[in-house]
Amino acid sequence: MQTPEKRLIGILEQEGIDYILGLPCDRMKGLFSVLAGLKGFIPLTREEEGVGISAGIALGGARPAIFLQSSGIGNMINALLSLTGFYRLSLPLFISHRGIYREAIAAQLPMGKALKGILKAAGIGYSTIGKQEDLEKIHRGLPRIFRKEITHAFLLSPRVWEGCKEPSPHFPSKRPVHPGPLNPVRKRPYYRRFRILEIIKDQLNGKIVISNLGVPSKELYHLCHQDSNFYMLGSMGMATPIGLGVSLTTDREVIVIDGDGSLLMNPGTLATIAHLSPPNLTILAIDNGSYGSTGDQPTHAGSVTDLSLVARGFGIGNVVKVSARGEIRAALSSRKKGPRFIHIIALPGNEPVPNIPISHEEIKKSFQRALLSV
Ligand SMILES: Cc1ncc(C[n+]2csc(CCOP(=O)(O)OP(=O)(O)O)c2C)c(N)n1
Repeated sequence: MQTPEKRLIGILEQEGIDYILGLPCDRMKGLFSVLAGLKGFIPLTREEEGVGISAGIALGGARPAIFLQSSGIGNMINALLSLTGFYRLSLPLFISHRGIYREAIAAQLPMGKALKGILKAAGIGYSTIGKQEDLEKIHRGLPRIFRKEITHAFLLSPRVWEGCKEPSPHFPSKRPVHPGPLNPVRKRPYYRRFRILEIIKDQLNGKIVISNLGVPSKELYHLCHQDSNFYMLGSMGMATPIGLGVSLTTDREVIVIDGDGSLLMNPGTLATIAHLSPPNLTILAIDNGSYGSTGDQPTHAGSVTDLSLVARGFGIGNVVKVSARGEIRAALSSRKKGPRFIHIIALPGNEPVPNIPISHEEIKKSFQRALLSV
């Protein structure tokens, strides 16, 4: 029997979609491993960027489609209205509708619940794809989107992908560790994120730590929970901005554990950091060249983009690139004044740790207590 992933891609091919753009969701990782092998696939750094690229594709007479998670709609809405809708450019959206079916992450609920209301308020029509048989609705709906030059969203329940064997990933989990010709200054990675956190856990002790969403927070909780850790549970791209905000309110050292995918979603924050120049702020960018939490899909940091140069270019003076144990520890214990950007080149891969057992209210309360207590 055909998998739902293959069926959906077959429909897109039949309807003449030329480019598939996307930013992954954990609940569509099987689909993303198939998409990654397609010629017209464009991996995005931010969902909003996909709206602009799609507008250009449609202006050029070709057909785009974007795959995203419901949270990503929050990043796109202005461009969807003032660009795609305003100029009447056709755009089908395929949204992994989180928070409605067997949801383990509470932070997915607010956007998941608001999604239909947001689309309605924006005048964007939607069809719900609740189970595999509903995929035929896409077949019937796509021609109308291009005929009428409208935006339309297909809301895909995580249930659609359930019960099927996941296709094996197109991208090798063990990617070449040596730098490619496009990014010759990428260092050789030695460790996965979990091992790096293990290496530095004593150096985080007693510090204010802001941790990136998804598996990084779970790994940190598992290895070295303390009240002064703030675990993000959603809001991708906000770790470094949160750390910046906190650093303005305290003299204590603030360490952000961020990821390459999240930094690429919101790199402009590095310019704001350079502008404000908080001396107590350190960004630990664990660059595993992938969206680890959603299945290790490659990011551009693993191939063409050097985040050290990005940080320098945005005006941060104190930047180091490290990957070996001694280098990582020395960078973190150096007495140099911040803001510091410690770029750790890492291997892709996650430790299978359980979800964080404390609630978001508890995370906030104990973090504030720890932050304000000294
Ligand atoms: C706006 C938005 N888009 C997509 C996601 C799905 N998502 C959650 S974590 C993540 C990957 C984060 O990658 P990175 O920052 O590199 O950290 P890593 O897990 O690799 O350490 C993605 C794509 C999301 N939560 N929010």
